[in-house]
Amino acid sequence: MLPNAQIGVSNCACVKLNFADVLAGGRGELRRDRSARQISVAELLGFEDMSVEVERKFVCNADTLKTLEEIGAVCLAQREFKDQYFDSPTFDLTLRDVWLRKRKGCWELKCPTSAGETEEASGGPSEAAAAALCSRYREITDLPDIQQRVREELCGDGERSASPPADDDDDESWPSGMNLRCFAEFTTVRRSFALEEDGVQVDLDQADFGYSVGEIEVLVPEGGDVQSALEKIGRTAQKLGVASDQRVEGKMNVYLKRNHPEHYARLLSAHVL
Ligand code: V4E
Repeated sequence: MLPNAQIGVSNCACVKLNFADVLAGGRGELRRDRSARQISVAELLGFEDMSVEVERKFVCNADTLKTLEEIGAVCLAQREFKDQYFDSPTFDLTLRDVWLRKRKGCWELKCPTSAGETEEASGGPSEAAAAALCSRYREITDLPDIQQRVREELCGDGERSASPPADDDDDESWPSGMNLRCFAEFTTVRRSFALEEDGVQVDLDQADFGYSVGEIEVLVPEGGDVQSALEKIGRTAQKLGVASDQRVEGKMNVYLKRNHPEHYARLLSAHVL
């Protein structure tokens, strides 16, 4: 296992399809959003503003691409994006496991799911162990919703403010108006694969600070079946041969450990990472 190894691209039969092509049977019926940015799976499935991302990270190595090919994965796209993550000087967001980022010019918020949102049917010990390796985050992409949620988190008491600050509509300056600063910035090259298993996507990420990680991901719409998503992820991990019982570090863990050890230590103590 070589977590920091470069993932070779030479044997990747990466056709420049995206989910729109696949869902439209390859007829190239592309949907574009207002900014013509990369179309996300959530957008294509029609639940972009209200989805729960269930995902499991895995260590990828030189064999991962070969295995993906063998199990019939279709390479959807390779793309590059820069992430900028924001927090207050006292880490009020990330200490609550709330992750505000700007990716490809769009604001995104990943935050814990609310009670009951990801209730899962009880299984045996092995199902519980597999479920513990998966993270579940609500993803919010609507800017007013993001701003509202951030305000609530910074208030600390869940209070909803009646009227937003005047500069909330300014796409660039609203974070500084809330005393939020960029604490992490890195670029990722991501290759995305669709699997036969319905709705399962595998991403292979290579970050510019020398860390590679894989993710098996299923997006569940509001009120959707999280248990089924966990089962799909478990089956995919088995097929890929990555079903170890170890949690694998995400890009942010490694980035913070290397660049901001104090912030990292605070998050470890708070059991966020
Ligand atoms: C939620 C979170 C962070 C935000 C970044 O999330 P991550 O899924 O690691 O990044 P990425 O680029 O793959 O996002 P995607 O494109 O899939 O939306 S940074 C740290 N966390 C918390 C966290 C956690 N506690 N455990 C695991 C396994 N991952 C993330």
